Amino acid sequence: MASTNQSPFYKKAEENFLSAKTDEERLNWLEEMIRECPKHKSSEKMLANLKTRRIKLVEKIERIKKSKKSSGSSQETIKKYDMQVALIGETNSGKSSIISSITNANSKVSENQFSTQIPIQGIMEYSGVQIQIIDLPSVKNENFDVGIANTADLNLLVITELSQIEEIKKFIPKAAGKKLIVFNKIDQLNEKEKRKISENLRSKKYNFIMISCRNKQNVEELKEKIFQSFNITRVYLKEPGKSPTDKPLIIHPNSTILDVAKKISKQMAQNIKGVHIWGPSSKFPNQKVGLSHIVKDKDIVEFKTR
Ligand SMILES: Nc1nc2c(ncn2[C@@H]2O[C@H](COP(=O)(O)OP(=O)(O)OP(=O)(O)O)[C@@H](O)[C@H]2O)c(=O)[nH]1
Ligand SMILES: [Mg+2]
Repeated sequence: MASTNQSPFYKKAEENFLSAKTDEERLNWLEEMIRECPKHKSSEKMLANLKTRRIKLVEKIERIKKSKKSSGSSQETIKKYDMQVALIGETNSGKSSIISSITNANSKVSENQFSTQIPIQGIMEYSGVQIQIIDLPSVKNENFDVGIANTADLNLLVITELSQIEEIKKFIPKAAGKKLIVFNKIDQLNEKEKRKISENLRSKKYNFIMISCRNKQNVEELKEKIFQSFNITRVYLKEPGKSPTDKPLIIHPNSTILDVAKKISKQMAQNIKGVHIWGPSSKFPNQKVGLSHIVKDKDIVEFKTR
């Protein structure tokens, strides 16, 4: 593009245009060039040329946007954690309210329909592990991301009426992970209504929980249920004569006392003199066990070393 007789503003815009890294930036500087291009006879051709380039660039940007959308997933922008949970449901069921209550994320909550337009991610820190929670646009939103629902380890089906379960399932026929029904807004129900719903869900053998984001009822229990669905074993270590640590050691299910010791350190594993346990895997508190004893979630383990 000949720019010898152009204003310094035009030249600056052209420089920026040439060094721009994205098409959006290019479009921005191209528009600046069009504004700065003199509007007299001698530069008519040049102006027309710039405008044609702008039309082509806009078309290109639109084309890329469309193809990104039709690939149907934002997995490229949201990187999957080892433990991923997705919130699935109809508009207004309270998905964004839930992610805002159980994670550090701040997802827009509104009484209007279809407030969430892109997947929002939050991290739930619980018992020393990080679980990724994703708030998805509602199943009937054109931006609903079935890709995330399909690969999540756990899908929370957030409902406010029983009939919504079957409705939601139609949108996620290929979801591979576990499912947990989260019946929200129970602050709006009386005791009899709540009992009826819980009996219904139990009779259908659903894994479910009934909560209220409004008055925080069962929100802690929801966190625990999410955590437990990952089949993680927490072991609280204890030194003789002291109380157990607050932060558990996280290990695989069916681990032995020796696995626990090795996780602490190799050296420690070689110097064990005696082991005592309290909690779910013990027959009685302070039971003496051997190295092949299998621990259970929430056990307390005390090692005596040489
Ligand atoms: N009474 C009551 N209202 C709730 C509760 N949880 C959420 N709400 C309200 O329900 C409305 C919808 O909540 P959202 O969290 O935005 O719902 P959503 O499922 O994210 O909706 P979309 O993003 O449109 O799919 C808001 O007005 C919330 O304040 C609850 O436990 N009880
Ligand atoms: Mg929402």
